[in-house]
Amino acid sequence: MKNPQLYMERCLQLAQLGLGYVSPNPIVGAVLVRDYRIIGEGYHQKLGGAHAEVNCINSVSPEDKALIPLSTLFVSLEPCSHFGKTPPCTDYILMHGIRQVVIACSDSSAKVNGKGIQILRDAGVEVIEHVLEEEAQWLNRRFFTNCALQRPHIVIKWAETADGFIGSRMQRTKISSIHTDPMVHQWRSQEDAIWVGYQTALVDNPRLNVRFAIGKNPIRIVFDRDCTLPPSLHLFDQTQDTIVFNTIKSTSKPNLTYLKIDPENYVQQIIDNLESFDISSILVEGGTQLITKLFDMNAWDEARIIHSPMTLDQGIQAPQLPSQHQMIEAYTSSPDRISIYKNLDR
Ligand code: AOF
Ligand code: ZN
Repeated sequence: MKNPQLYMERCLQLAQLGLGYVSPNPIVGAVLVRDYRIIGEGYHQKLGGAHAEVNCINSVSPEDKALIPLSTLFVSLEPCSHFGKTPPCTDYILMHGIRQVVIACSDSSAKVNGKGIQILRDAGVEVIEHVLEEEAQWLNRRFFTNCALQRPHIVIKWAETADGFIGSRMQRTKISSIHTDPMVHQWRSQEDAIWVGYQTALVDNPRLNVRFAIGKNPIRIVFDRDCTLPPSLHLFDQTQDTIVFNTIKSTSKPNLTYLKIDPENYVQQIIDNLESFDISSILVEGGTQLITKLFDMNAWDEARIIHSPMTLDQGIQAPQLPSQHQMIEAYTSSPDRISIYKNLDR
């Protein structure tokens, strides 16, 4: 097979379409190729729905059906071998007589972890591994963080001025440009939850929803130790799932859950509690105090910094990115500059 990267690239594009809709499952794309022609495409579209391989095989037109056993299946993740919400993809692949499978990376979750590849090989299927592996692992970073660390994938985001401030004290200050808002709202739609600190909730009164992009709203998270945040804040408007961690009460109203936790190590306790809400990734939108706590605990996976050309002269200092980081991407969202880093110390 010449140029396997080309078809895997398409798998990664397809996988991306599932982002925000399949968590805590990984995003996965698949294509079927015969004689350099793509005869089927699919991706995992919905949690509980068919997997990428099944959608791909089912998409083949009636005229091409006879070509399926003669085709190569490209998948961005090792096919599953277990009964979850759906039956094993390995069964579906074997049932269709496919003889060659190319995968980008293995599925490190306990239930699969190499078994999918082994089952295919044992049945005589040629399995080619590691095609665009790094790219595919990065694409599914949320899933791989969950597998490796048994906690949600934590994305830190802030916007800072050219002189290093993230805002003014006691007053909402917009730092990033309005032209950057759609990108940030898309980021919100891609994670299960969004978390802000007490001061940010109070001073900024953020809505934390997705209104300048298309996508689902994340679950809002805040720590309100003594339940002193004013009920008039957007956070409490019950328009979107919200969890208020606190030390006073556990109650629940539609879209608004109060959960009592111990004040000690509250950041760790919140992280530990997120899994019970099926939260596998979280975007932390400030402020400096909360972000610095997460950095000090080494509880972060990605940092996305929006650099604005504006200056403030005084205000709240931006957080300091820990030294163990690698820049993954840098681009312009005029007039802002965006830099994306990953944590190397995990
Ligand atoms: C695949 N292709 O498209 C996906 C896979 O509960 P289920 O049946 O949806 O299974 C979820 C698990 O299957 C998930 O944790 C991961 O290990 C794997 N995801 N595998 O072959 C896919 N989404
Ligand atoms: Zn599967």
